[in-house]
Amino acid sequence: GPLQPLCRGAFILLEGCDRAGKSTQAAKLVRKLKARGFLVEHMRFPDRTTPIGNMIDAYLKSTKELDDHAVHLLFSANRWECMAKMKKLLSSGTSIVVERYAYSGVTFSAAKGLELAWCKSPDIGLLAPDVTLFLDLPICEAGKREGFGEERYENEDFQRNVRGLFLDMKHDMTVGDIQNYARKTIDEIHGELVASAIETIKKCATLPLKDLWK
Ligand code: Z5A
Repeated sequence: GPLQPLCRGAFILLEGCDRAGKSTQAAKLVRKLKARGFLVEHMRFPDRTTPIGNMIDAYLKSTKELDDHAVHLLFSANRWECMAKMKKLLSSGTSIVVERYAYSGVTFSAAKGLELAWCKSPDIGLLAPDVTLFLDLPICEAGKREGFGEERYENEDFQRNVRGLFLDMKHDMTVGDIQNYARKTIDEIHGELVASAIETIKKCATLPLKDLWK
């Protein structure tokens, strides 16, 4: 019969501040997409399972001190080391739902005072997400949620800075109408994310993969 055009998977990114609900939503989204018959995998950054990820984990748990520039480059390297796997999944037709990526990389380091352009440069040329769903949450709300305050960066002043930088970068993210996502109930947000994800999967099926910030 006629050759079927090969449909690639979509790179769906969930970004947002601490406690905004990325893990909760990513898990629910992956489950729902699978139930609807889509091929999908769940990934998160930092990927703490690799040797580079182990160093990042020790840094986040404050058992290890590292220069701000050095740790920034480790976070970026941790994404680069996953590129081959991500490209392989996408080109074989599997979508990926990813928690955090270069936007977290840039905002967290810039919030420490590193120059924005310098922060972006090591991530230039990574695979670009097909959609970035930004879960926004006011910091005072995040502080009320479970688990806040256990790792490095988990203090309100720092998180307020990070949120400001995220909001500055929103024009750069391919987002839909995501205002106040994280203020809605888990199920309301879930419904919106499922709709966005399916729309993205359909839209990107025959489009080429793109490079970030190029
Ligand atoms: N970092 C960096 O510096 N550079 C980089 O390049 C990258 C990351 C990639 C670790 O990240 C740190 O690394 C992070 C950024 C920095 N530092 N900080 N802060 P991480 O992703 O491993 O962080 P995490 O601590 O595992 O995730 P998180 O951001 O803290 O949480 P979340 O995934 O967004 O939220 P959640 O676990 O799904 O939900 C939190 C709680 O809220 C939980 O009890 C839920 O049941 C509840 N929840 C969720 N949604 C709702 C709604 N809608 N209503 C009410 N309650 C809710």
